Amino acid sequence: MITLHHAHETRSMRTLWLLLELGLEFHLTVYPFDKTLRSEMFRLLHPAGRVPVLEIDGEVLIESGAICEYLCERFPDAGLGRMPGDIDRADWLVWTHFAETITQHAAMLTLQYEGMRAPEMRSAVTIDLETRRLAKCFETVENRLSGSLEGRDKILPSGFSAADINVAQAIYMGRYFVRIEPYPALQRWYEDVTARPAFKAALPPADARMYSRDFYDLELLAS
Ligand SMILES: N[C@@H](CCC(=O)N[C@@H](CS)C(=O)NCC(=O)O)C(=O)O
Repeated sequence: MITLHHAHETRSMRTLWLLLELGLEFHLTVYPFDKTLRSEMFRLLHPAGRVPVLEIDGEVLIESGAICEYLCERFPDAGLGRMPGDIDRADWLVWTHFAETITQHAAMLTLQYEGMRAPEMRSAVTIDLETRRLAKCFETVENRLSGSLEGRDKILPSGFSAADINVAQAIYMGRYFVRIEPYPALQRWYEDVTARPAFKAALPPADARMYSRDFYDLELLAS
């Protein structure tokens, strides 16, 4: 039995997309992005109150990157990982985890725009810096995809993998703050991988309850 603890439009969307691509049966528990993540019950799963959390094989796993590695190794036949010895192994690890570098800037910008209710609480310096650092991450993905002579249609030469899932989900979050149009190879690849049925199935339903502004109560965030 596999259970994913998920909140819409967060990093747990990566795990949801991956589980769907793997074609596994699993139970999905969706949490509102609010003080529920600070409840005693949720803290039993994740003491710091974060998503994703994955229950599998009698273990409780946290950290989207670790969960991705675990799932790809546990279900290798789907071909979404690149195992030790594979020529693309190093790049698979690098790009799978580069998603976190992208996401840290999107998370900081979400906090600035959503969390700082009064505009005077916001930091123009932080917003400017984080936006530029996020754009630099988009440029890094653009260079990866346009870097070889003939260009690449996936992150790895050997084809679609969980690295595409992780990076595309990070771009999905980041594109609220930095447009993808100035990055043609990135845009082409992003549109291609997000056309996959599993990505669409990982999107929030139209009537989903999204980020709650209450979540960004600063005392709650720090608790
Ligand atoms: N590095 C962790 C980060 C997990 C994380 O911070 N998730 C966010 C959602 S994108 C969260 O749960 N935030 C709640 C909070 O900050 O309290 C991972 O990749 O799983």
